[in-house]
Amino acid sequence: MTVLSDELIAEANAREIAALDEDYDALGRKLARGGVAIDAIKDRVAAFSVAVPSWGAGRGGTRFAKFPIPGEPTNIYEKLEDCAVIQQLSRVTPRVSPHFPWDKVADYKGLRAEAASLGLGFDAVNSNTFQDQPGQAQTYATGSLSSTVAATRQQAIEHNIECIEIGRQLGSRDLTVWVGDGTNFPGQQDFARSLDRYLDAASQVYAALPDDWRMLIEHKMFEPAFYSTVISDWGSSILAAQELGPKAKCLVDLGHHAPNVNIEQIVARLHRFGKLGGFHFNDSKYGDDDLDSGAINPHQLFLVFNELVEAELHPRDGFDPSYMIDQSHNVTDPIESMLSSAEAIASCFAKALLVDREALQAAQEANDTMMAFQALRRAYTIDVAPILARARLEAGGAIDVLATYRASRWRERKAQERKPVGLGAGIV
Ligand SMILES: [Mn+2]
Repeated sequence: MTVLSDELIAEANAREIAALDEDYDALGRKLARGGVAIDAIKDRVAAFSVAVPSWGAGRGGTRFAKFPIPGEPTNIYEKLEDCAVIQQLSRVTPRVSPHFPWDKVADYKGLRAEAASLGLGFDAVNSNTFQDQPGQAQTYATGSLSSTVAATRQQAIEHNIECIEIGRQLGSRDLTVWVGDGTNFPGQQDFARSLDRYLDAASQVYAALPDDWRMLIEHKMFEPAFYSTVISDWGSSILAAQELGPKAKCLVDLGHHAPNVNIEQIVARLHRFGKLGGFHFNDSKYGDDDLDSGAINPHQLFLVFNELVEAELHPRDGFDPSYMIDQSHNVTDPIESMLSSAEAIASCFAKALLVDREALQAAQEANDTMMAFQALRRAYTIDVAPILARARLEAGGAIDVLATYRASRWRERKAQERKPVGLGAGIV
């Protein structure tokens, strides 16, 4: 079942195909001069995928407010429909990452079947112990897995185990754990004892993981806590993952670091020790801004992918990263933002594939700094758009994803069918 009409996509593509053929052939000749077969790169891009977050289908917005638009999804079933639109057009986002309790339903087998009928599967399951829910016995005001209150820690453990159970029914194989635990005042908590409590509680979640599952630990330097967080950085993350065991890996979110931190080096470091489990893509100017991927610093995104491609070429400990978009939108249509981000992400992957790794390594070994840098620069400056478009076209997607989406009038049609989401606070 397709959500958009295949004829609409075919008609839109028919208007673009001649120009695409011309651009693809020209780029193919340019790459061939350097000994690169464009079709081989296109095939790698066609095999690449990144998950979209269920919560990304809504206009989440800033920390202060959201500004809903007509036709926004109001539940997980409508979110899946919107994610199916993104996948049908882009052919690079075949999985959805759900979030609990936000996406709770009565029948998960039915939800999985519904997703499959839309051409979607499920990616990592995200637990939420950073906000209280109606009727919840214990508050997370004192933290969750690291709370000083034993009953609160127990509640957080049980919620994570419930997420694993839901994920099993959905066909997931990763549990992503991010805790909002931390402090706002010096002295508020003991750094060592709070980490002890976290590790003890996290080990009980770890013990409930099926054999083929992974626990992805996401670090974040600040927010909602502004003095300290329990899993503040990649150092805390890898130490926790090493202590928990081989199924525990680290997940890097591009926005969860201090400004100017060398995140591509963190990727390389985590991979060196077999602990890189996944990556959350977004972009930022100041903090955890959750802006669209590549909107602010596309070069950084390329450098991250350069390390991820290196990691693929030199795998350690079954390198099999979980890639996900993790961003928020309050002034755009979320479908358009995720289409735009998916294209930026696939574009940086393609550019990273075009790095002449022999030339790079030879320049590095010869201490030829300029030529090493130029090996990266040459790949970064190539316009890979025709490669992405051709891969999408061959998979049944759209050459121009945004123009085709607008031509479909999807949002206008959904505005007639869906209930308004209403006002409310922004996401956290
Ligand atoms: Mn994230």
